[in-house]
Amino acid sequence: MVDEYSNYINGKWAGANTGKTYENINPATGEILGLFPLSGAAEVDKAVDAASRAGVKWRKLPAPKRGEILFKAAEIMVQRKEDLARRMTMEMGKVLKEARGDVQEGIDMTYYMAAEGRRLFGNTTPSELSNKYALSMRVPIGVVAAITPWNFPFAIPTWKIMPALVAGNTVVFKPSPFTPDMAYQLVKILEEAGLPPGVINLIYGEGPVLGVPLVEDPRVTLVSFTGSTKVGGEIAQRSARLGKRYSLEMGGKNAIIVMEDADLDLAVEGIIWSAFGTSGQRCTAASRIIIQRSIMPYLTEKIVTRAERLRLGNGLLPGTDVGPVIHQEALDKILRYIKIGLEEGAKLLIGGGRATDGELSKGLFVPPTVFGDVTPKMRIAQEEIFGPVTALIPVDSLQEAIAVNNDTPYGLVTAIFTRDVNSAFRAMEDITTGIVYINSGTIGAEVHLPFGGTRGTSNGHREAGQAALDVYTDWKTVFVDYSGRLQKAQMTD
Ligand code: UN1
Repeated sequence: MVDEYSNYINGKWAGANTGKTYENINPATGEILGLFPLSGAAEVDKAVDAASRAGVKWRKLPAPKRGEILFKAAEIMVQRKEDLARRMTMEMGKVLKEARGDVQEGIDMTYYMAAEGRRLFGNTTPSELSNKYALSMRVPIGVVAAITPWNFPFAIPTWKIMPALVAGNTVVFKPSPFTPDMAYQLVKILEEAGLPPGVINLIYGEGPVLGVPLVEDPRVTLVSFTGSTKVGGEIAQRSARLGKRYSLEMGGKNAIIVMEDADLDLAVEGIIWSAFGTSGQRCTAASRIIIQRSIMPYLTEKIVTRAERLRLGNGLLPGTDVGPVIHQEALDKILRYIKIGLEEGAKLLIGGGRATDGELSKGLFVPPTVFGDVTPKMRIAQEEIFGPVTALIPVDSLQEAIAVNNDTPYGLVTAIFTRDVNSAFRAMEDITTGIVYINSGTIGAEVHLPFGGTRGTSNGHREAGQAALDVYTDWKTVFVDYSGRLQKAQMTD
């Protein structure tokens, strides 16, 4: 018997009016894990209504009290970490140790934002006039639509929901249809932690069916989205027309630069982890490796040897290094790009194709794939593939490496391996992505620092860190005049 799950609207679990459901499938085995509602515009309306009504009280609850509820939620997450991780591996495929990391990132964010309840600081400053007081304070902005992806199905929802809640907003949460169980677990935890009805509402269903009415609803003040550049662009256009706020995290085409003076073994570790972790399905994945020409033969051999040894399989099994990709569409896209790479004249060094040996045939597996002889303008060096595919690009100098790195439509992460302190600082200054790592891979962002990118990666907003609070609050500036007379600013006489 397969379990059937419900939406969560105004504190109640209930199916959708449409009466329709869909299957949540394990991408490693094809097994059906649960049935989830396929909601429609009616559920969007109910969820937004509940959120906007609940906001009246929630915003009045002192922020430290809101933070205490988040703190309780974090405590429950800690107790359930292993169960959450196993469920995550089953529904989206990443290997268990990475699933634990995803849950841990959610725990970190929840504790961090819980504590922000006592730190929603504003500023006080002298007024330019006497007997007048000036201050600024953060205020909630209203109803937040959180539209989240499947690749970090626990962490990314917390990046949006926790700062939104602690700041006094209410939320309509529309998770990816491919990771509905993680959304269920998260909302259940918030319910158990004592979040009042209507403060978070969860609706399941397909992107366009729910996304359009959600974005267009005038009661939704902010749309926070992580996902594809295409959908992000559509959200931006609709939101801009309606004059509403939107915060977008989209693609990446991240690079690791390796200089000839680097610790090459360390660089190889970083490359393997960043290119093939989560089967390359991270917006932070390293899909370009920019290598100084003198070390290209040595590094290529090392990378290929290491990639060859990675074991594909079900992420729940010990010894698996690389899990499946999420769905058929993703698999087709990855295979299409492998074909494009070959047509462009890149050299396939390892991988390519779909892996179908034994048990692998039940799931959607692509072996770690490495292309050599890649030039910076090839499509495989410019476009996001979102799979275990990486491209080796030779360069002659640091300057050229940085220029190649900066020249893509995206700007999320760059890593550089070098032992030369001058090169490290030069890179830190001249790289134009939102995140830079020196002597580490491209993955490993921490929740108390801003996360996001330049160019087509985002719309200039950042998630996580203090920067997240700027997205989920408005500034209110207050002047208190206690002079007893009408003082006029800027008037000289
Ligand atoms: C993402 O890929 O969408 O730095 C987020 C990292 C993780 C977050 C990735 N902490 O790779």
